Order: sequence, then C-alpha cells, then structure tokens
Amino acid sequence: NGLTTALPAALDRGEFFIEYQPLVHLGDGSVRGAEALVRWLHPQHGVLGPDRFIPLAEHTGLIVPLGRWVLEQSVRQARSWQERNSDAGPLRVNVNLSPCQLTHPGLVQDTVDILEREGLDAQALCLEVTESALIGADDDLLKPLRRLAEMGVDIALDDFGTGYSNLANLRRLPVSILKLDRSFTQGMQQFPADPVDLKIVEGIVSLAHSLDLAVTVEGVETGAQAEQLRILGCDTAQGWYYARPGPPERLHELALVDA
Ligand code: G
Ligand code: G
Ligand code: MN
Ligand code: NA
Repeated sequence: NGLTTALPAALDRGEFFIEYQPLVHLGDGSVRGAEALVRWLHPQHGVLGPDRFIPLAEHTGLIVPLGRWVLEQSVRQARSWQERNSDAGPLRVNVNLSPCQLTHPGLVQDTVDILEREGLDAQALCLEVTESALIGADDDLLKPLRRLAEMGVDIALDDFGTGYSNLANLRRLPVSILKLDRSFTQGMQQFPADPVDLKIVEGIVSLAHSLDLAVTVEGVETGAQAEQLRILGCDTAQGWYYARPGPPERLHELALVDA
C-alpha cells in the first residue's frame, strides 16, 4: 500500500496537521475546549482524514511517534489558548489515544515530559480512549491510565455505548468522562425525540452521574438535539451545530465571543 510506505516520511516532512472541534458546555453554551483531530496533507491525494491512515499507522507502529507528535502539538496549542484567553477560563484540549499507545511503555513519561516542557497543567488535558480498547482490560493496561488520572489528566471513554461493555465494569476504569457515541444523538433528531432513545440516554446519564462521571455528547447537528440533550442532563456537547473541526485560531475566536 502506497500510503503505508509514505507514512514515516510524511511525519518527517511535516505533512500532518491538526484541526480542533469545539467542546461546548450545554448549560450556558460556552466553549470549554476542543478535540484534536489529525489530518494528512498528502502531496498527491490532498487532505486525508484519520480513517484513511490511522489504521495503517497502528499496523506499522508509526502511531507511537505520530501520537506523540499530536499530543505535543495539542498541548502546545492549549497552552497558547490559555495565554491569549486568560479571562475566559482555561480552554482544555482532548487528544485521542490508540490502543497501541496505551500498551507502549513510554506513554506516562512522554505525557509528563510534554506537559512540563509546554507548561500546561495536567487538568487542561483529556485523553480519549475508545470503549472497545478497554473491554476486558487487565491491570497492566489500566495502570498507565491510572497514573495519568492521578496526575489530574482526565480520561474519557470515547464512542461510549457501541462497545457492549459491562456497565458495572465502569467503576474499575480510571475514567472521568463518558463520550456518548454519535448514534445516540441521531435518535434525537426529531422533536420530540424517539421515546426509547430518550430512556436509554436518560439511563446512561443517570448512571454516569451517580459514578461521578461527566457526559459529553458527540455529533450534535441541530439546536433541537442540543436542547433535548441538555434537558436529559448531558454536560458537554460537540458537533456541527456548534462548529466543524477547524484551525486552532478559530477556537480562540469562538471562545472570545462567549467570554
Ligand atoms: O476527524 P474525523 O471526524 O474524521 O475523526 C475520525 C476518528 O479518527 C475520530 O473518531 C478519532 O477517534 C480518530 N482520530 C482523530 N485524530 C486522532 C489521533 O490523533 N489519534 C488517534 N488515535 N485517532 C484519531
Ligand atoms: O474521535 P471521534 O471518532 O469521536 O471523532 C469525531 C468524528 O466525528 C470526526 O470524524 C468528526 O468529523 C465527526 N463529527 C464531528 N461532529 C459531527 C457531527 O455533528 N455530525 C457527524 N455526522 N459527524 C461529526
Ligand atoms: Mn474522539
Ligand atoms: Na468518538
């Protein structure tokens, strides 16, 4: 595969870049931070989304240096948002982790080093791990996440609700945020929403809050969805209704409008 062989040089040549999609507080509509989403500006194929190359990077092991680069850029960006935006409250950044990064022994030390070098508080960083990556996770896998959580880094369970995990298992995971999968938000498209979808989301939110977990919803495309999800008690939202993923400067503008 041509993309696979081009990947390592692409990292050296600086062909990757990051877009940021805002995370919005459902209670007051303020921008609280953003999720970092990596893209590849390929010299022949143009902009490629993560679905096109993350699986290849995972397969070849390039995900470890690529993931470290994404983390470093995102942490630097969050630091720069904070410097320029001190009145609006600290903007936070969410970074996705692949399962192979979780098992890589350097994860905790790399994260500590990057936060320290860039001068960002651990509290301003959230690492997103998919529910499926943690299904059946043993203590060896959870240990680095526990250490990061103890340092103050938030761990979010991404794509929650798609992985058929044992809900009782949640107690054992060092997770502080559930990111409800986009498929639940799709059930809120009409107003009033599908009553069964409402019950499911209501149940998840109540379980999450009883375990002291915050709930973030993905894929919010309309004001009606946002309103339903706010009424259901979801805490934070992300989606095209607020903003598509975009350049980092735009987040700063969006946050300032609310400040
Ligand atoms: O940007 P887009 O909506 O196409 O993102 C698709 C998926 O790619 C996201 O759900 C996210 O989990 C994944 N992704 C985006 N950026 C990164 C990254 O830096 N590392 C990893 N491992 N996955 C990412
Ligand atoms: O990590 P994760 O897979 O959750 O990344 C979010 C993905 O969802 C990105 O690929 C992003 O482009 C996509 N996305 C973000 N907001 C919306 C939305 O409102 N609707 C839809 N359909 N997709 C979205
Ligand atoms: Mn994510
Ligand atoms: Na997701």
